[in-house]
Amino acid sequence: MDLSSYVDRVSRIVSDPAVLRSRLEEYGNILENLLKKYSEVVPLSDKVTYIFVGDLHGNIDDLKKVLRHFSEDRLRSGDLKLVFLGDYVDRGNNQLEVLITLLELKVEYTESVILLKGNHEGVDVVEPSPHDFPEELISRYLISEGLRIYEAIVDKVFKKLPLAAYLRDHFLALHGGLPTATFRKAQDLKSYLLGSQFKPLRDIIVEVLWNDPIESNDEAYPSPRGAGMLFGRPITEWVTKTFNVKLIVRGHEPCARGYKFNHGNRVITLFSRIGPPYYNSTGAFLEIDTTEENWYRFVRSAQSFRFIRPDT
Ligand SMILES: [Mn+2]
Repeated sequence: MDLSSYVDRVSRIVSDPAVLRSRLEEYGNILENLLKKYSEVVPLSDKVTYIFVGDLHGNIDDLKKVLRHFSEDRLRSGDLKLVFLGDYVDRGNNQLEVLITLLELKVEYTESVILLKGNHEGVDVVEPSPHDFPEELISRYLISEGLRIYEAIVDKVFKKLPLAAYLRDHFLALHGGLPTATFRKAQDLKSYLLGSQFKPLRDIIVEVLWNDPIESNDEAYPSPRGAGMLFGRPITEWVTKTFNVKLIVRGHEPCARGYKFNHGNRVITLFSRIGPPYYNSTGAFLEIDTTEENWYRFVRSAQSFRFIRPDT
């Protein structure tokens, strides 16, 4: 069976707030254990095919189009892993369905489905705007139950999603971008992305969730978003060299074909949903087969992208 069947299972959960609340407890336990085990930077293994999915923002039809490509058997066998780059909620018509589908997949395939935190899940760090997810819950469950469920989601899920995933010699995946504040200062990847492994610094987490690349030889500019920074080419060059990766995979920015390259093909942006309020006519997701020695060449030549179109 292909993975899109998970989408149909969630209506049973979201139609009953008591069922939903008990599922949220379970997601919270699983995510908390993983956070204890791996911390904020999830280590990945090679000899695996990775699928990277960019922003979904509540578009359940497009999530279904992604999941249709993959079978449960393949996910179970461990040779396929799905990495979602964050921004599951806000803006779309089925924000809760998107989130719960992904979490149900996470429960079933805990080590093979990786859900990173987007800035729209980093509500306790900086509140994004628009943030219409609480209103979606209130209109569905009425005010007191809606707010109760919202608080449970923030507490049990959003706060426990990791910030990045890393495979040495291959890639680093995160939602927004590369921090500029710890550039050239950090000794290891965790302190680069978190400030300190033991005491994460809020400003650096904001950068991971909010930054965008800019084609510049300068290191950093303030971001027009009002949170985070724009990171230039020197940052990408230092990170890829220092932490031994070929590619930075991120979401966060809509792009016309669903993907774009920056910094000489070293930074890939993925945006995996189509439809308002965004203008992109195509969404894209990325497949990297790490058993293939030349995977980076396929990415550069755009052969590794898969597309989401209105008619597919
Ligand atoms: Mn974003």
